[in-house]
Amino acid sequence: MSGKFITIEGTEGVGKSTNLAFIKDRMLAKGLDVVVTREPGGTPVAEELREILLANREERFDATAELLIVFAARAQHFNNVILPAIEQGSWVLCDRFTDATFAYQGYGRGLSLESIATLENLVQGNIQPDLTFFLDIDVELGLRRANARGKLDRFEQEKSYFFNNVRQGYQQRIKQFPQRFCTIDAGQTLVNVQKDIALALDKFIDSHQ
Ligand code: Z5A
Repeated sequence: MSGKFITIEGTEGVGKSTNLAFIKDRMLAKGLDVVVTREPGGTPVAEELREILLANREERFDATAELLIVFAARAQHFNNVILPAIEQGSWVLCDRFTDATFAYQGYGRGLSLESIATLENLVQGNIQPDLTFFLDIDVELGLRRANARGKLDRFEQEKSYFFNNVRQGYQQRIKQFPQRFCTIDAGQTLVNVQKDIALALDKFIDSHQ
C-alpha cells in the first residue's frame, strides 16, 4: 500500500512550524506511520543547500541560481526521502514543497512559470501532494509575527510587496488545483486555526484509511 503526501504552505509568520507539530501529533494519534520533513532541506546535502539559500550575504543572489538550488535540494530530498517513504506506505508531512517555488520564485522573483513547471516535471514527474494546507494571513500581520522572532534570514528581509506577490502566487495555485488545497485562515487565534486544521485533516485521514 502506498502512503500519502501532505504539505503545508504559507507566507511569512503564518505559523507553519507551530501547526506542523500539531498536524504531526494528530496523525500519530490516528496510528499513522508519519515522516516529517521540510524544504528546502530534509537530507544532509539538501540542508547544506538550504543554508546557502537562506544566508545573508553581500553578493547579489541571482534569481535563476536560487531556483536551480531549490530544485537541486528538492531532487536530493524527493528521491532519497519523500518517494521511498511514500512507497513504503508512510504518510509524509512536508513543510513546504513545489507550490512554494511557484509562489516565491515564480510570483515573488518573477521567473517563468513554464521553466518552473519543466524543472518540477524533471524532479518529481507527475507526483503531487495529496493534500496541501495553505495557511493564509494578511501579509502585514504575518510580518509583524515573524519580526517578533528576531534575526531575519535572506527571504525574511523581503518587503511586503514581495510577500503580497507570493500570496497571490499561492492563490493562483489554489485556483489551478482546488481539489488538493485546504485554505486555513491563519489570522485567527491559534485555537481556532487548529480547530479548522483538525476538521479538514480528520476528514482526509478518515477517507483514506
Ligand atoms: N523557499 C523558496 O523560496 N522556494 C521554495 O521552493 C521553498 C522555500 C521550498 C525558508 O522557508 C524559506 O525558503 C522561505 C521561502 C523559501 N522563506 N520565507 N519567508 P521556511 O518555511 O523554513 O521558513 P519560514 O517561512 O520562516 O517558516 P516557519 O519557520 O515555519 O515560520 P512561520 O510560518 O512564521 O511559523 P511559526 O514560527 O510557527 O510562527 C511565527 C510566530 O507566530 C511564532 O512566534 C508563533 O508563536 C506565532 N503564531 C503562530 N500562530 C499564531 C496565531 N494563530 N496567533 C498568534 N500568533 C501565532
